[in-house]
Amino acid sequence: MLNFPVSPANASTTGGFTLRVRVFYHDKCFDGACSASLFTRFHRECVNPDATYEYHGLVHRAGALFDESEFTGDENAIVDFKYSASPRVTWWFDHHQSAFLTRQDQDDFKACQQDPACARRKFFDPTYTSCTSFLAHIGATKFGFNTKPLADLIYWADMVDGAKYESPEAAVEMAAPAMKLTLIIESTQDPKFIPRLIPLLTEMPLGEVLQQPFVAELLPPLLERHQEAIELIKSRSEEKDGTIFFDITDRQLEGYNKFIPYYLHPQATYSIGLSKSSFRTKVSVGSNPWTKADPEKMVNLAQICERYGGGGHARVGAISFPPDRADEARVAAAEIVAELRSKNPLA
Ligand SMILES: [Mn+2]
Repeated sequence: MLNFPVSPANASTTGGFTLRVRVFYHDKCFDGACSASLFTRFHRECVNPDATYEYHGLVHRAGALFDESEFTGDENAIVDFKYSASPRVTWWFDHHQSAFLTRQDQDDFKACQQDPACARRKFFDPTYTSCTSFLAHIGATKFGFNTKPLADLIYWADMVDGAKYESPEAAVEMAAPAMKLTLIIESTQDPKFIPRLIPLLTEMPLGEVLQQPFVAELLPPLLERHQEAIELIKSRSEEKDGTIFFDITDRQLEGYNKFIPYYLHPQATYSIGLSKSSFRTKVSVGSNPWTKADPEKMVNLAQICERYGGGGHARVGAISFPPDRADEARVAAAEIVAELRSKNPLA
């Protein structure tokens, strides 16, 4: 459990009582951290100027997502994460299509929408690209929150969460401070890091956040690893008939920037990668977000992955095989590569 009151020394008390707000956010996610920060500033400016804030990251996992005993704040807010029907949760903002884990959760939220007091505290809209921009919209339109000073943060939350990068270079070279912060946030193993970072995101420009010594010191080894991944994929990838293939299963690379293949082969439409981690061999099946191909002529990648027990979206999918079935992964990858090369939409 993490307790990081923002400014306990300055928190004035009314009748000896200071409101304790616990903010639960999507962990290791740029939008999750930005949402928690934006919620804090919104709450302080529009709801209670004297509250203290604590931050607690949430991760997707099998089984129960929430530990009821963690909802110990006077107010408990969940941002950029699934719905909880717990009566202790007082605020909720999410934009994920799959926000409700169960039918009961969905019914609970529907009932909440019928109660004006509840409906003013819990908000859901899957049409928003980021939870940060959704929260800003609700704060501005329903509470008079001034989001002007946060325009840059909101812009980058949409850019990162929606992967709306203007080019492979923007996605892979990561020149913008927001991109470097994303790299750090997604790789941190220190449970105290993001709670320390969150308040800063709405207090100073992102470039200044990145210059804080406790942030800046984390960057060089991550950029080095990123550079190694680029070099490795460059030496292993082959583009033919619009499809890239690479096999890096002999190297333990726990995740790499998924836009690297299109950075190296910008003319390609599809990319198939074979990679390995401690617990699986993975076939990644993706498409180039910047392709000039006619979307009508493109193959639904989720359907292909489902044939092998995997899944995903129309434009990106994956199949996981247990470590002892790496041969099957190799066969599946070869079959998919052959199929996609025979259906080159730019041919
Ligand atoms: Mn999000």
